[in-house]
Amino acid sequence: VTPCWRAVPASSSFASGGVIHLKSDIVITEPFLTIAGQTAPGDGIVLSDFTVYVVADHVIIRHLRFRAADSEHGGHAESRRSLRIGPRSEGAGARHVIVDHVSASWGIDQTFDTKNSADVTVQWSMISESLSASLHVKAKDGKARRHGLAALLSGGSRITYHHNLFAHHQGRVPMFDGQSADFVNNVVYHWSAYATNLRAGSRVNFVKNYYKFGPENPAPASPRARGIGIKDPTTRVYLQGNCSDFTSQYCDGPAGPQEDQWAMTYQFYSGPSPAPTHHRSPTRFPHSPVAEDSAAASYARILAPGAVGATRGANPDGTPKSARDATDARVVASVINRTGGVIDKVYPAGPHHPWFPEGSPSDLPEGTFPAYETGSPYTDSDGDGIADPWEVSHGLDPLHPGDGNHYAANGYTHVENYLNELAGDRITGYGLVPP
Ligand SMILES: [Ca+2]
Ligand SMILES: [Ca+2]
Repeated sequence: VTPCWRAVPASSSFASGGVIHLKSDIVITEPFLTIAGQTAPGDGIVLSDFTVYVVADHVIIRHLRFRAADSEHGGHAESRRSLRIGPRSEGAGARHVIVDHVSASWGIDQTFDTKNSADVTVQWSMISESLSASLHVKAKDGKARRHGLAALLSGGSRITYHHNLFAHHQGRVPMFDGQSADFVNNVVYHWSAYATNLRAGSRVNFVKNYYKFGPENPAPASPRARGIGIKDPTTRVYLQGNCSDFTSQYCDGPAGPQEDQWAMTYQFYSGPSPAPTHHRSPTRFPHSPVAEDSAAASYARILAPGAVGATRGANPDGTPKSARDATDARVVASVINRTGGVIDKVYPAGPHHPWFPEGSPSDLPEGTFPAYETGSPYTDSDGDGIADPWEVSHGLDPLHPGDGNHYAANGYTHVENYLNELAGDRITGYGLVPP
């Protein structure tokens, strides 16, 4: 399987499913690009071994899996993220990016970052199982440091995270480092060291999120059980309608009084709790509109069958399709059942740091990197990017390569409608426009 996202402006479709073992980092620099993982047959697409960076504007990524993992053939362990919207190190990031129904896991540095970017939405995605004791060689006080950290969200503004699932990380779930963001309707499950923390200059709205304890969570008496750690005096947060196992009386009923939201905070790393109130913003920071649920309702929606992560709605012939893989299915079940653990390694026989034991019980429950069916390509006789059965069922000409980019009655091109329908979106107002 070969990545094919150089042509621009363009939609990138996949003729085959399966695991793409990258040979180097991928840096997306060309703007106006849609990467449509929902077009892949078989079990869909997985990108592994190296990091995908997006530094281009106007990029849409849907229904893809990013699982870097700890193969000996992969990128440098100290920077092996699975996905980052933003630059590899310093410099400008991306603008106008949508990440939808992505599954990211098994990063060795973090798993899924946004950095120095603006006007970014990350929605209905899974960020799970950052690798803890993996290939790290960082050491502190003579001990190797575990580093199962979910997401470093540094710099940038007008960034929205809504309806995402974070599960099984040590910390940084996520970490805001000088970023202005709207964090809404997310589920944060099972942090073994700490959950969300904020560094200097961050401006973050926490609205209607659900923080749930897991088996190795800090004990309820620990400040770190509270979920949201704040330290720097320049950091401000707005809290509304969140619930957690720490404030569980608000998870199943009406939102509690605004005052009680502050019980979910503490001074990072193990300081007083709740955090000092000078961090508190009385009003919500400017944000993009989001169709909000209550914390409890978003929890139910996110964990519903096939809802979050890389899944698909339909095949080109209209038959329903679900491509949630075994890993995501396991993680979702572990959230519901309050089970699972932070894991160290994906490849049990692969290299490991000598300070960490090989083959620990917390290795990947699947045993090793799962297998994925490649499937058979869908027939696209005219090469316009739309498979024949969809063209026929929607009144297009499967032998006319020009009609895919014509506009339908709902204002989207036929290719866009095709991609959206394969992704499981409900299409309204569709119809052919007479020439
Ligand atoms: Ca076609
Ligand atoms: Ca056609």
